[in-house]
Amino acid sequence: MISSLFFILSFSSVVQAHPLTLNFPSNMSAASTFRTIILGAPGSGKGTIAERVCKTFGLQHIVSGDILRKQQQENTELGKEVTNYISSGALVPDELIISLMSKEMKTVGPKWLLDGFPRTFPQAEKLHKEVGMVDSVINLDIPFDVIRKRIESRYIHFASGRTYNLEFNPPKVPFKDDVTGEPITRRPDDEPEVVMARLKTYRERTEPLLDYYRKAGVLKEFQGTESNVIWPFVKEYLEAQMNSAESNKRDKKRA
Ligand code: G5P
Ligand code: MG
Repeated sequence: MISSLFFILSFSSVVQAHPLTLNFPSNMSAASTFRTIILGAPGSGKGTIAERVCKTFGLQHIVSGDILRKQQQENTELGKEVTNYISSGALVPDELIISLMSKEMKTVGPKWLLDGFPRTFPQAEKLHKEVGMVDSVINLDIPFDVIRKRIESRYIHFASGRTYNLEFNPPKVPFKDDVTGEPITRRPDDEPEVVMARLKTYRERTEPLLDYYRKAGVLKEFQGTESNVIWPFVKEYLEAQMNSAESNKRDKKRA
């Protein structure tokens, strides 16, 4: 049974905290709370954009895929259990991902970004039952043929989740992680036939969530083919969102 504090807790080893003041844009005040989700197909650049968001705005980056891969790497029972799902391009069962994340959680700060979760209606409903509706949901809408090409040259450092791309952001030393110098490798689920299955799963199970968030009035969509082009628009949007969240809070205090 998941405690009612489920989502107020954090994900110990996979939450990447960033100093709250780091790179904060000068024209905005730091919102004291901000909760956001990044959605998008596999390979759409969620991790790439999320990393920039978290660094710029001081959010904690919570990555469901990294949580699962860590379990696999440590060869835990749960890690073994999820391997078949991940390697076939399916989603792991809702109950399993919720229980797995609950084990990884500690207290999370008031400002965070969820990357890869929720991915189904039951996951979204569970999340919002616990924390209420989030402040914003960013969706990356990238053509599937662009995604398939990107994923062909993706390499990752499994232990940290650091992601490279031989063309877009290559490591400083070929096939070595920039921080540890350890080898970087391909994700087993990045093989072309698994990528096709993941894209199909996304269409069927996760894309319908867009309507859910659209109706809730929190969805902001970004279309394009290059993360470097999309990023300034995401940044501008979040600055405005955080400023308005903060001034709403000030107005409430004054009233
Ligand atoms: P993950 O780990 O959440 P996906 O499938 O959602 O995996 P993925 O593959 O991590 O998403 P991304 O984060 O959207 O992709 O994209 P990215 O890594 O930033 O970018 C992809 C590549 O393109 C990188 O090499 C990057 O450098 C490069 N790139 C970025 N921008 C550009 C650009 O502009 N140009 C170029 N040329 N390259 C660029 O989930 C994995 C599995 O875990 C399970 C499922 O089985 C899932 O399949 N899972 C869950 N199951 C159930 N419920 C959940 N909530 C689950 N979460 C995970
Ligand atoms: Mg990712």
